Amino acid sequence: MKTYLALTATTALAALVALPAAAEISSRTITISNGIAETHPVGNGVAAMEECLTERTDGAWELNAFWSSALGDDLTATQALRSGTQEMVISSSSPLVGIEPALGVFDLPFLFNDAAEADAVLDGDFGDFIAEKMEESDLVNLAFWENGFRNLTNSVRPVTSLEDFQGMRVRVMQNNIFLDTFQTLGANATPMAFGEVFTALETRAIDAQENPYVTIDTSQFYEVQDYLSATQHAYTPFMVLFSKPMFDTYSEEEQQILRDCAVVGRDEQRRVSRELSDRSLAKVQEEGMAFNEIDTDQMTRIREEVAGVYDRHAETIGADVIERMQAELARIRGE
Ligand code: KDG
Repeated sequence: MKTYLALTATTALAALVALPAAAEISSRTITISNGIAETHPVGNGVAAMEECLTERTDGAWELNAFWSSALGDDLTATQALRSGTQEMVISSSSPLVGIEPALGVFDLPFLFNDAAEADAVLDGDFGDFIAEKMEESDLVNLAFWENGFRNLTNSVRPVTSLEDFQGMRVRVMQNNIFLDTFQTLGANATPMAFGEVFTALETRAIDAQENPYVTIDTSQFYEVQDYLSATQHAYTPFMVLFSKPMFDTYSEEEQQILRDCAVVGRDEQRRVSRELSDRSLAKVQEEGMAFNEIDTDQMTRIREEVAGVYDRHAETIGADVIERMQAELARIRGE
């Protein structure tokens, strides 16, 4: 009898040891929310990330996506991650500066010259530095995706010079750096959650807003805005955030799957965002928007007018953070 029991125990132990790695992967439904419409390139990124998760977990995980602020605005949804009541959110960095002030560095006007610089900073040591800071606020940044270079739309006039901003009622993200930038340009800036912008434009409660071409297109702002001016005044990243209280309950293998698949989603989302940008610009003009670029002399005046924003917000962002960013940009630019 003892021999039989010993054999049984040994067999059971052998079976346990031989369990496939899948034993480290539990069945899960992951909730993810965003303020953008699903037709935005973020939708392509989420689809690519979901396909990766399905493959890597052999179908054990399901991604439950909510769009157009259905689970609250960026800040509300992000707070739900911190309290461990929601797994994921994809949010611009700008509305989150109240949680992590260093994120304000991305809101400094004309910081990046092009998307290649933004990718190099976000996917390199500086991005890792920011991710470490986010963990202090119970948030895991799995990857940076692309919101993009921001341009001004309005229903009053084409903006072709510094003077054209005067008195324009511009909605900005809930962020003091954007507020300061547009007030410095002479506009009457109003902070507002993204989900409220379309109606505010439609009712003429505000004259203007600023976003990348793909957002202007997929949020159908062309229905309530007449003019689009290529200000390219800031590049906003999206953060793919995961609740750290929940992340810490995942196995190391599961955590790595999340990180790997967020990067798969990133590459697809950036690809579609950049491919769609020119098409979105053409689309909004076909829908009746009058598009204008701004000549070099006027862009120089606009840049010079807002240069003081950097110093005014250095203490809030962290002078060390700005210096680290500027050193990274100098390295990338070969300066
Ligand atoms: O959730 C989407 C928002 O983070 C994004 O649209 C932010 O660009 C943005 C804006 O203007 O609010």
